[in-house]
Amino acid sequence: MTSDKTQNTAVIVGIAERGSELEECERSLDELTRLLDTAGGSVCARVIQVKESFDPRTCIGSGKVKEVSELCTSLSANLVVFDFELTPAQIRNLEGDIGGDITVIDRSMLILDIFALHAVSGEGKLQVELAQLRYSAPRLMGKGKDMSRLGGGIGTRGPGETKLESDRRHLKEKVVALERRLEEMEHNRSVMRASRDRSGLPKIAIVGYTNAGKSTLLNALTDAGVLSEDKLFATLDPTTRKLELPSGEHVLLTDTVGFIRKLPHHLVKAFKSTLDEVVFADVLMIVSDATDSELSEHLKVTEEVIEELGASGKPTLFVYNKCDMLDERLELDERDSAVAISARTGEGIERLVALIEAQISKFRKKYKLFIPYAAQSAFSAICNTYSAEDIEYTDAGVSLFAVLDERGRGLYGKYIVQGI
Ligand SMILES: Nc1nc2c(ncn2[C@@H]2O[C@H](COP(=O)(O)OP(=O)(O)OP(=O)(O)O)[C@@H](O)[C@H]2O)c(=O)[nH]1
Ligand SMILES: [Mg+2]
Repeated sequence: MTSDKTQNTAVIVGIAERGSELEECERSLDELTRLLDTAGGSVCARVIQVKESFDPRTCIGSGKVKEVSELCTSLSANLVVFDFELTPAQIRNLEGDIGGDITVIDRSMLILDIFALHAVSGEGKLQVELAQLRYSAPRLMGKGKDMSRLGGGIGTRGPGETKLESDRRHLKEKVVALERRLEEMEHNRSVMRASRDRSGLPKIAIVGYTNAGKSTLLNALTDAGVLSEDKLFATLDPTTRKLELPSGEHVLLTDTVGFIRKLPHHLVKAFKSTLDEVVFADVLMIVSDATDSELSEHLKVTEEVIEELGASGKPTLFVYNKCDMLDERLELDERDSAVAISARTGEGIERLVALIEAQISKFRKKYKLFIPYAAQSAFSAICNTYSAEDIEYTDAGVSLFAVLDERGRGLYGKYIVQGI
């Protein structure tokens, strides 16, 4: 199918404001190449514009537009992907200036396209569709351009594919309807979360840069059977599994969608309900690919997104993965709750589990409680949720020992006689 092949051949364009940013721009374009590969496309040429001033009409100068246009013709490309966000008007201007049957998309549209390919759950699909309607659709409309013309190629796929043929007003109505359905789903998710909360089990969110090995780690720890792939954004829907610690205690581990640099705010917001798993976690486990030359940049991006979500300041474990691929031992600061592991070979997993246990024990403590008979329901609730021992019935009420977490302390703090 030659037409499909042509459809997926792209010229990619990066921008560096100053010469000193060239290296970073190249690395970002390397990543864009991987993103395109994940979406089923290939890169035939890359163009970098180094510029001092910004041209709001096309972002890049007319000379560069001509260069891109010529490359598209000579290399039979029909897709141009810009490594930065473009407005609908800029896309129209660029498509007009480049000419031919070229489709221009930006990095966010490409990421959304991959999300569309990888979304599994109803909620995930809905979130992608909504994000596409809000972001990609206005950029693909105008000049008679619609999704059908693009033939379902990169930047155009997704649950909303056929709907994107509608006009703006129709689009708006669709957005409102989707928002409502998503609200219902978010409500269901919060009910589910509340029921998990009632279990009183500590929640750990596995977060980190895309392809760091988060899903592989969840599988290694819990036999979760989550898809792990050498692809960017293999995981879109969060999966939660229970892990039994050597002490017999349980924790809930949730695998989440990976982060990436230049992840626009609106994309983070679009996946709010799945990312809430991070917001409501008790502990964060930041997984990094220790073999990646951009390890520190990836960590920085991860921490930035966590902050953007309002989830910073939580107890955090730093997990350096894929150390089976390292020639040398990783120098880690032990005080930082950091551990080098290989989710593939199992190396270091024991130490990671010990770190999880140590972290959990910090906010789980044994207390002596006294509950008057009048508060009988609190007594039953504690017995159901927390292991109670040394129960003694006295004239006025029940005295007992129980290991309480933060939530338990909040609920039953008034019955605490002493902490141990
Ligand atoms: N050598 C080696 N490869 C690993 C290790 N852990 C994961 N991988 C590989 O890294 C790739 C990405 O792993 P995933 O578990 O899918 O990564 P992820 O962080 O869940 O990625 P996204 O869901 O896409 O954000 C896969 O090809 C894994 O087989 C490891 O410890 N060593
Ligand atoms: Mg994953």
